Order: sequence, then C-alpha cells, then structure tokens
Amino acid sequence: MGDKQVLVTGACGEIGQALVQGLAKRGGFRIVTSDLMPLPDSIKSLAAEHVQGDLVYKVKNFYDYDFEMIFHLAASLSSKAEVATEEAHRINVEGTMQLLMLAAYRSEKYGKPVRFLFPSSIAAYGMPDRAEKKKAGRVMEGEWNTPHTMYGCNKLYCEKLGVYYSRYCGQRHLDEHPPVMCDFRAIRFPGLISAFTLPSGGTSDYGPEMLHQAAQGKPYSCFVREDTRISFMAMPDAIKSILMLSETPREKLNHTVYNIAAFALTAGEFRDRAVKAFPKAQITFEPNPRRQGIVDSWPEDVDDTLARTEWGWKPDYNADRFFDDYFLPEIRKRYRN
Ligand code: AKB
Repeated sequence: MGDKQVLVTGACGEIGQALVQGLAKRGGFRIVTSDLMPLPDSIKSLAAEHVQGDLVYKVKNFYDYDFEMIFHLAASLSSKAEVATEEAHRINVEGTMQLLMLAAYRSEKYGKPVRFLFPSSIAAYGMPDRAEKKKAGRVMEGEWNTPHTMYGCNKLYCEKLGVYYSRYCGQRHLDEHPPVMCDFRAIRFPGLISAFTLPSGGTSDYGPEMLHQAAQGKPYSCFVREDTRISFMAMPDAIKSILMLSETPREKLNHTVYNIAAFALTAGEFRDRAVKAFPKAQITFEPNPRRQGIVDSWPEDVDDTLARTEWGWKPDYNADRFFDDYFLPEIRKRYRN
C-alpha cells in the first residue's frame, strides 16, 4: 500500500511547521500543504506539494485529491482577529466550512470517512470576570461556552459545524441508507510554546515572547498583569496530541471536542523562571486593557479527563520538564546563550 495522502492547511504557521515535521518523522504520508505564504526552508523538502494562496478560493483545487486526513490549521488568531474582525470570520469560518464540504463530499462519494482534525482553543471559553475565572478553576468542555472574542466565537461555531457535517448533514442520518459522513475531531489547545518558532497575532503570545526575548538578552514589556494565569503547553506535546487523536479508532471516541492540558502558570511565574535561567533578562509589565480582557476571559486551566480516558492523552512536559528538558536546552542552542 502507498503512502496515506494528507492535507495540512496553515502549514507555515507554528503548529503547521511542527506538524509537517512530525508527520514526516512518523513516515508513511504524502504531505500536501497549503498556506498564504511559500513554505519555509525548514519544511520545504518534506511536502510533496504546496498550494499557495487564500484557502477559501483554493479548496476547489483539492476536490480531486484522495485525502485520508485533513489537518486544518489555517486561522487568524485572537488578537489579530479583534483588529480585522470580518476578515477573521472569513478566514476562520468560511475556510473551515469549505474544507468540511470537501471532506463530506469525498466521504460520501468514495464510501470512506475522511478524518478531519481541527485545532480549537481555550478561546472557545468565556468567563464573565476574574472572580468567576478564579472560582471556576479547571473547566470541562461543556462549561462556559460563551466566548468574548471573534476568534473564540469562530472556533466554537466551527466545532459545531464539524459535528453537523460529520453527523447530521442534510438530515440524511435519518434516511433509510444514510451516507458515509466525514470523521471530525477537535482539540481545544492552550497557549503553545515552541523553542524554534514564535507565534503572531495570538493573545497567549506573551508567554513565548517573554521567554524568547529573555533568552536573547532583550528587554520585554509584557502586555498582561503578573497575576494572569492560563494553561500552556510545549509544542512537541501539541503535535503528539494531534497525531494521537488522528490515530485513535472512531469507536473509542465518545466525544468530538477534547480539552488537553499540561501546565498552568501566571505571567509572573514565567518571569521568575526566565530570570532564573537568564539573569540579565529585563521583564516589565504594562498591561494592554483589551488583550488583558481577552486573557481574563479564558479559564485558568482546563480539565482534560475526557482526552485521558478516551484516547490515552498524557503530556510529556509539565512546567519543570518544559523548561529543563525542552525549552532551555533548545533555546540556548538557538541563541547561544
Ligand atoms: C491565541 O492566543 O489566540 C491562541 C490560542 C490560545 O488559541 N494562541
């Protein structure tokens, strides 16, 4: 049997680059990528084909491709989406719907469910104020589904669209002979931190930005208060989770959307660890009210019991291991510090 053909959208983004590398390392895949940008050198040789351009208009090119899996990572992140709201809706919702239509079409036509992996986010949650956030602690998937941001609304709605296209499309599940539908699965990611790339346009970006600046001996002004707490995860764990969920047999899954967690730290705790590792780091706190408001609406942490019990999820990196075994060794090599 030949390689499984897979599509990775948003391949030039942080998760995209790491996922293409993860799939290539695993082997057995013909990787097709798409993005607005040309592929960076780090992954150029790993993709069999790259389709460059606006996904909303490019999806039609993919109708003849026999994709077993679609990893749809292209998105406009939370801070950027508040500045260009309608454009974010177009990218985040229209792009996802076009791809879901493609997955539904191919699943039905060839009688084989196309697996659709969707990265959702802790932005799908929305807590009314800091007191409720503190009181709620670790939230379950069904709680506080009241996002405050365009990006969070888009993610939550796309989760629902995924359920629609994979279960109820055209109400044909009620037919005497229902069609084969696509197989949609979503992970709600916390803030992600890579030692190799930097995010852009997100609101959890203060975590990675602070650490990368400190490692280079550059000053950093953090746009949230010291006491701000949300959950974070090492990029290798994020890739592990995507691959794990994509490989889990459908019959093991009783849900469609899963939280995953690794460690929750305050911005002040990030500063303390950065200063311990790089004593010359200069980190100050100058909260930006809008970006602060976004992070205050996200939960302190999430409960990932469903992922642990249904598909065996367990992160490799808690806070200590994240710093000691992954981030610091890699970042020291990168910036020679
Ligand atoms: C963002 O900050 O927008 C993203 C996310 C938490 O989904 N990193």
